[in-house]
Amino acid sequence: MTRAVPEPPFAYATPPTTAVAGRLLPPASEADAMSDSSTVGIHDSVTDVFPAPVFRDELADAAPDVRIVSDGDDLAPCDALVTFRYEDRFLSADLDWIHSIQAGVDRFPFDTLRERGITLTNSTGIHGDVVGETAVGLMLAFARRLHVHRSHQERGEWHKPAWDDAFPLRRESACVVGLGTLGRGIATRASALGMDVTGVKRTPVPVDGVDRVSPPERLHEAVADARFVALAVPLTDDTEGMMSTAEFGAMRDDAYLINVARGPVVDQAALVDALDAGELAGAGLDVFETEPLPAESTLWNREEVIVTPHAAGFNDEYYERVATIVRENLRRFDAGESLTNRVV
Ligand code: NDP
Ligand code: 7N6
Repeated sequence: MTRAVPEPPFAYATPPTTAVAGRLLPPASEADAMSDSSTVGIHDSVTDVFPAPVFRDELADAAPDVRIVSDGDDLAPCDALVTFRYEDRFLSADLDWIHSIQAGVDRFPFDTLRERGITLTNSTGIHGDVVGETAVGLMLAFARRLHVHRSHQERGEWHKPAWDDAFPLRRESACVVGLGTLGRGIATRASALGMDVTGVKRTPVPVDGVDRVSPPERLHEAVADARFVALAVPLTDDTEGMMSTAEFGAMRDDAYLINVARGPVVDQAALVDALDAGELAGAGLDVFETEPLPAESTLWNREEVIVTPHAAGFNDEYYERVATIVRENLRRFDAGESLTNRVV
């Protein structure tokens, strides 16, 4: 079945950012490096998210040569590479352009890519609806106790909740830290359920559906009243460990942390300590300091922690959404225009 995938700017969320890290877009002369005879490689690591052959077929009309490249394959014929994983060998493969099928490109060495003249683009702009649904789904699970009922079901047990365990989301508040594609996707859905939504971003401009936007310097104040704190920032030097002992201390004791950003944004040991001390009610975690989450982690076996396997963005349209960005950027390269979603 072929679905109609909107052309950028995406209808799923906010338009993709064009300079994620504040970098300049390329002059037209740089963009001439690729042409309509470009060879596009699809690194088979994309298979972690969708089948590489399905993606190749989706892109087949966008360039004359679209090929899957596997671990042993030479990258030399490729002008551009679409990938999930980062590998050091990409740096010496004479690539003009790498496209990450993730929004988060924290694994890529920005400075070295810049030195080598390799453009990096990402996939921000495509996850607002699905990650928004997952984050708000986690809030609903905690409020309606769905995770507890499912655990009882697995044991064939019939237990009603205590009279005051479950609560309606309508009267609750959420603070969304990071108000880009993901954050707005979370905020609009939380707001639609009647929640009071506040948020945090470095440039605290008004955001639709968000009652109050604070800068990161006021993070403690921003999270203090929220029943749910949802993290949706990129992993950077500034955001690494931004939620730690002091921040958990600033949160309500009956608050839940939702992390759909990156594991290291949270100091995981401090989170476990805060849960043990009853300083937080629970956590819904899609991302972790180490992935997969190690079997010995104490996060696996806590009733008030819901673990999802970095799956918040998964959906059966993922390959089409990425293909729409890549196709648009191939067109821009050919036309000598600036690329969308450019990071380096
Ligand atoms: P965007 O670039 O659209 O949004 C990032 C937001 O974070 C912006 O609002 C930005 O606003 C804000 N921000 C950046 N730095 C800070 C800071 N130091 N303090 C507070 N706010 C900050 O990215 P996306 O929403 O597409 O993705 C965000 C991240 O989520 C990705 O980088 C990735 O790591 C993760 N992700 C996880 C997924 C999953 O499957 N779990 C799926 C997709 C993304 P401002 O510039 O004003 O600060
Ligand atoms: C695969 C994860 C991102 O940064 O990590 C997410 O985009 C995507 C669905």
